[in-house]
Amino acid sequence: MAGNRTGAVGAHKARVMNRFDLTKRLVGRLKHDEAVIGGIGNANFDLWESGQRPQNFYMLGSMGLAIPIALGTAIAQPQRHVIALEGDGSLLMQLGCLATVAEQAPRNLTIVLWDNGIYQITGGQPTASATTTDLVAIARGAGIARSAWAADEEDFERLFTAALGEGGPTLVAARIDDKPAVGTTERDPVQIRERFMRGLGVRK
Ligand SMILES: Cc1ncc(C[n+]2csc(CCOP(=O)(O)OP(=O)(O)O)c2C)c(N)n1
Repeated sequence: MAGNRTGAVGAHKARVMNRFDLTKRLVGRLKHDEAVIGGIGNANFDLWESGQRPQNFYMLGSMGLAIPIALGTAIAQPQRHVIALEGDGSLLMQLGCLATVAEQAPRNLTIVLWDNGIYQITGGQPTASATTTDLVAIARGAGIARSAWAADEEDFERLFTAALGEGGPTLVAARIDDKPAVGTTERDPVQIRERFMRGLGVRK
């Protein structure tokens, strides 16, 4: 990440944005069959509604697995860029994965954090990141030096595009509002897995 891309703003100066809007901007930047792993709930609901791609995987049921799945995919297919979309509550449940990402250091992995400060899908209970915890600081402390808050929508697009181009691992964090996801992913885990494996060229 060049110049001020490593952290122009802290968590509480970042503009509060909308997850579906940012997801559409992110999908619009994909040009090379990148794999995208949507975390449980809203992260994958908005990914689903942004246009289904065979390279998308939609995690159902388990919090905190988008990043571990993306890490495994990135290691298995080093020529393909892999993106994990994860909520703050889910990441807080699986913080250790940041250390593993930093230690493995796959250049083709980008983590996008949707931080709304709540466990939205279960009723909006506040997470620690609403008040005391800065997940970008934690990611940097884990060893992911290229971790930054997006100051606004344009900054988010710049950070994400740089992550695709410059090599990672990278974490781009966005503060987001409490608007619900715009749709719901089709809940068929076998279909989701098979389509993803075909999309990655590992299943006929
Ligand atoms: C181990 C575990 N505990 C609780 C739940 C219930 N649960 C599902 S999604 C969720 C909240 C996820 O929060 P976050 O990742 O921040 O996403 P948001 O809902 O805010 O979009 C909770 C508590 C679960 N699926 N698994």
